[in-house]
Amino acid sequence: MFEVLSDKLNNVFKRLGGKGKLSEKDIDEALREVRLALLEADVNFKVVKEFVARLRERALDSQVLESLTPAQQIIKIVNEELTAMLGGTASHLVPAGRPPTKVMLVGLQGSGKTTTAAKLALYLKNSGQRPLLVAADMRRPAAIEQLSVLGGQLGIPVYHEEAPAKPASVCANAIKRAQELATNWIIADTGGRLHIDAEMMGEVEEIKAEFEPDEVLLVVDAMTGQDAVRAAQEFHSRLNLSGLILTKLDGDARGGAALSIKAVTGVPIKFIGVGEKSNELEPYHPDRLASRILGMGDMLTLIEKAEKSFDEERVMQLGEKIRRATFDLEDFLGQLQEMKKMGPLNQIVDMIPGLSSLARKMPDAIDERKIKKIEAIILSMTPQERRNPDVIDGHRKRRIARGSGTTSQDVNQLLNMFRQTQKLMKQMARGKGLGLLGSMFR
Ligand SMILES: Nc1nc2c(ncn2[C@@H]2O[C@H](COP(=O)(O)OP(=O)(O)OP(=O)(O)O)[C@@H](O)[C@H]2O)c(=O)[nH]1
Ligand SMILES: [Mg+2]
Repeated sequence: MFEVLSDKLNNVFKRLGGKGKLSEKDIDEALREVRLALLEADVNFKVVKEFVARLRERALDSQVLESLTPAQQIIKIVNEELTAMLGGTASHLVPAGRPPTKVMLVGLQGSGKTTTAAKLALYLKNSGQRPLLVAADMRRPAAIEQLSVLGGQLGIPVYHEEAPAKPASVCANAIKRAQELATNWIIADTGGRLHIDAEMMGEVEEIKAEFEPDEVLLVVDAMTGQDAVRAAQEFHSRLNLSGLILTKLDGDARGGAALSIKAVTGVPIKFIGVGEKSNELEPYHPDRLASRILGMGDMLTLIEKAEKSFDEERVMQLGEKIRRATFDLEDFLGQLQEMKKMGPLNQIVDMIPGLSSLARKMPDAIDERKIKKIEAIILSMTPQERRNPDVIDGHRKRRIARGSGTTSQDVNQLLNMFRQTQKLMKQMARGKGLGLLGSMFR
């Protein structure tokens, strides 16, 4: 559902990543684009405003701007703030102290209540619970039938009564049935209306009063945009909701409204529906959705990996060497070894926005076997040769090649690559760099 938003945000990051050192102006430009992307995706404007303000404050922190990888730091901040906006931590159903736990689903017509009731029951059943479904939508004649069929398919008991029974008393009676059947969850499906009206609210309030649910969950169609947010506010003010279930997140609508629904209403999202089938319900994890939107589950793992394996002090020393342009083969080798600690190089490069294009420019450096070769060659050099490769003449080249099981041509190639890197390092020192990683692949 969030592909367009996802693409736009990724483009912003790619541009940032291509810049290396970032100025306040770069950040403001990027934030403007982030803001636009969110507004176009239909995220509530107030939520966007606050979100961008928080991002700006954190991004302009000198530690971010002066770090070796400012763009990556900013992506990390966006991810954290997006996760916070989406609700922060996961919120689960809370079982009652004394079973059965009573769950009541409410929502507008067609939002997916009946489908979700069945999905939720199946989810609970699969987690080893014993649910009972209750058909408390007495308004639509086919509603009871719809739930009974679903329950039958899933092997989950469904409690229902004939019209003109009142929904509130059906739910109350269902509690007795649950005790008879020794089920420990009751999930009540209620009737929806096209719009919120007094009659509908009266009915659900009455059910709530008699059924005394432990959880009142609003089922929200994520495709309905800001209307969904308004409906959620209204329902919450009348029923004091304990959670939201967003349905139809598999659709291709913009969906941004759904992203702001927690921020606007303060009600946590507990599940998301991602398809019509009964098993297409997932517990909601804000952090996972954020990474999914940013298209960078891998990215974050990588940043963490890089943070762990790059020895901060060594990086500082390298920075100093680069500035003084004394970067030698010894350092080159050190860099290769740092990179190796992080895992297969092609994967790493692919995971970093902005670097995959660089990787293509210098495919030689990414080949693992080639790296082993380079290592062997450098290790066959004397310390003097590593510090000052200019002394390596034809005679020395042959010796190094013999020692490393390579050819003079290989040694030549390495020296050329090193010189290119050295040149880049010098450019980087003049502020055109992409960070250490980037320099490896240019
Ligand atoms: N693609 C998709 N479709 C869904 C999802 N959840 C529900 N639907 C579909 O939405 C339609 C309405 O679902 P229902 O469960 O009948 O909705 P309801 O809220 O019970 O509707 P009323 O009882 O009439 O108020 C059905 O066609 C469902 O298959 C979902 O997560 N993804
Ligand atoms: Mg229904």
